[in-house]
Amino acid sequence: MTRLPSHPRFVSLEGGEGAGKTTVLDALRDALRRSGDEVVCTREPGGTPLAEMIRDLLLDPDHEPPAAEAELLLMFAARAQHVRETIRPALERGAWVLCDRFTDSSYAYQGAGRGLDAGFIAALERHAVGLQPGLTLLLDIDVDRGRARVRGRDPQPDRIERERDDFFERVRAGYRARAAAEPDRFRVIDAGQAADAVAAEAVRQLQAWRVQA
Ligand code: Z5A
Repeated sequence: MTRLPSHPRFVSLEGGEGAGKTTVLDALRDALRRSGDEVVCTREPGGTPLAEMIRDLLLDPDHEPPAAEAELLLMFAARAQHVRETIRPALERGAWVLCDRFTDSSYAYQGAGRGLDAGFIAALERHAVGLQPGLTLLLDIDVDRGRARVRGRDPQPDRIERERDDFFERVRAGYRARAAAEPDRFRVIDAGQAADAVAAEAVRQLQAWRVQA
């Protein structure tokens, strides 16, 4: 399989529910800004006005539930727009891009979770995205612990958060398999630790990457 082009300043954060991506993203942004770099923080699905509208269609439990294939295609419609309008322009002007979820989420949720064919996802990735992060931090956490964190925070779960535990177990296994298959790009962080420890480990990994990249 041909590897897609990657960019060293493009960093994605991945993980299951309640892994702490949002918390870690703030710490990474602060660390890079202290070094004087421009940093763009963004998320998926979302990151442009159109992609945020697609996010609402995807996550609002009051909308008609999409078929698995429709869910995947909407994720990629949002991603194509996001790459074109936000990510590539930021990388081209020399900024770091910190992205809360990217294409690995589609492999984990729609591929491993919903059982869609990885070859189909790879074709969409090649034709509609054409770009990979240089570094992906996978925040790995036990499904029960992650879900308990989110339940504590959010009394109104979104449509995907309403899935059953076995779905999230498949998602976690999908992520771990991807990380094992691409050790040069992925760093796996134990997200079951205290928030400060997770953030410190993520910043350490980013700084090490920055020196080498
Ligand atoms: N999705 C998809 O299916 N396919 C795709 O291609 C893409 C996405 C791109 C996005 O919703 C959903 O879309 C997501 C995958 C799917 N669905 N799910 N489930 P989202 O962005 O709203 O959901 P999320 O990414 O899962 O966000 P999250 O649940 O908020 O997780 P998080 O950002 O990793 O966690 P957090 O907000 O930083 O922390 C969660 C809570 O835990 C919060 O109260 C923190 O204070 C607490 N926390 C964080 N870290 C710790 C530690 N270390 N200890 C204790 N407590 C902690």
